[in-house]
Amino acid sequence: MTAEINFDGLIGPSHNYAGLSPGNLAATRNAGAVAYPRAAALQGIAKMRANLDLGLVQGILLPHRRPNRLWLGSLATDYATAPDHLRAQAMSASAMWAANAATVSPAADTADGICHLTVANLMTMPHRSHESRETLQQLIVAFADPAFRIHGPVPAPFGDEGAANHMRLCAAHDAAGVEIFVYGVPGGPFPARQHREASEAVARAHRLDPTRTLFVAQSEAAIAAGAFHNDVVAVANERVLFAHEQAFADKDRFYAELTRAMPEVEIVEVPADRVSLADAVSSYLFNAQLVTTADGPTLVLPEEARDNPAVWAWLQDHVAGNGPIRQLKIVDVRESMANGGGPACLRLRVVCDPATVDRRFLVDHAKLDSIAEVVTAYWPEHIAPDAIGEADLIARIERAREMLLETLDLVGLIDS
Ligand code: SUG
Repeated sequence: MTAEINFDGLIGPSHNYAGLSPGNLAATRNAGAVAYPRAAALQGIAKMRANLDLGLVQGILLPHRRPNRLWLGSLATDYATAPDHLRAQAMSASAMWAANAATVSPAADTADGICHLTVANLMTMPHRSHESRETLQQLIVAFADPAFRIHGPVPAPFGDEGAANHMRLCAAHDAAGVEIFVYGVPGGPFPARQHREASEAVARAHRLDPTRTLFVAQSEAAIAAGAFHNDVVAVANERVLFAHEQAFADKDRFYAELTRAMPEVEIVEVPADRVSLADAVSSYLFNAQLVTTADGPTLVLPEEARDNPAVWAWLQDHVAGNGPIRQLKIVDVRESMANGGGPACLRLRVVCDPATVDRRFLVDHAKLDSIAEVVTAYWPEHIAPDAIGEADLIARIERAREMLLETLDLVGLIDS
């Protein structure tokens, strides 16, 4: 049985607002605000429960060890003496945004019939550049079955942000799809994090069919408006591509190539005169999970999308007009949203037979109950910006993660 599994990054105990991502407008705006890691993680768990209730298979990826002492050591420093910016970078809980963990090509798309995963190098942002090591360790454990092949990150200087800049369209999840790699062209006010060279390397490693693989440039306007990842302005699932009118540099060419590769594609484009790029970015309309359910294509949206009148009006009209998206589901992920991460950022999609995944990385309601217990007991209630160096807080964060690993029977497996 092949299914699309959403692996959500469990929001870690060090979740805080350090303003580490220039070009990510929400994160920059909230720099220095008080963060609530416990509430954040419980919001993420509630979103996973909502996915389960939609009939979806749900997985998790774990918070990384923070502070990352190994990384600080490689910079010839340690947490006690490192300058403030390195401390903040070593402490970031940014691995929660699992869409940036890896790029995934399901077995149906690859020449060897194996599901390929390439860990993202996330090299553009220092606080994210040290995620790849532990992500690789986790993926090796979660996907140890011969049905998978895990690739290490593409080397620098080619920036790779994983599934956030990758879309897949297909007649059904287990059918051969068209894979679309969306890269940024540098030169605008904010960094273009995904480099075309990296996308091409991933496509080669995954042994994709060149006639069913597209490389598409993000529009400069989208990056300048704060769409630091393509998944802030577009999302795809099965036959449906849902995108903002200004998401791509040359959309006519892209849509023509896509329709040639997959004539049955349904392109749902939101015009800029209904929803501006600014509204798309602040509401995260497109950072929704577009999922297949018994009730048809369903969009799992953040509350911020309902709060924006232009966005909500467009969504209501679409559903009432019998557009391809049939159902809207709202989730509260405000703590993550305030750092520029919506429902889609929090999950990595893997199409495979769930029986081939290490069970410890799959969840049901009962397992989420146990995880929520650990979160409630051990995650800090809040982290104020000036608490980042406090020894008590660090001890608490490290203990919280240990307790989680113990609960999930993963002690020792993903630490080195
Ligand atoms: O890389 N925010 C993340 C948000 C990632 C969203 N992911 C996707 N769109 N798929 C980022 O910019 C903020 C961390 C801070 O400032 O403390 C941050 O890293």
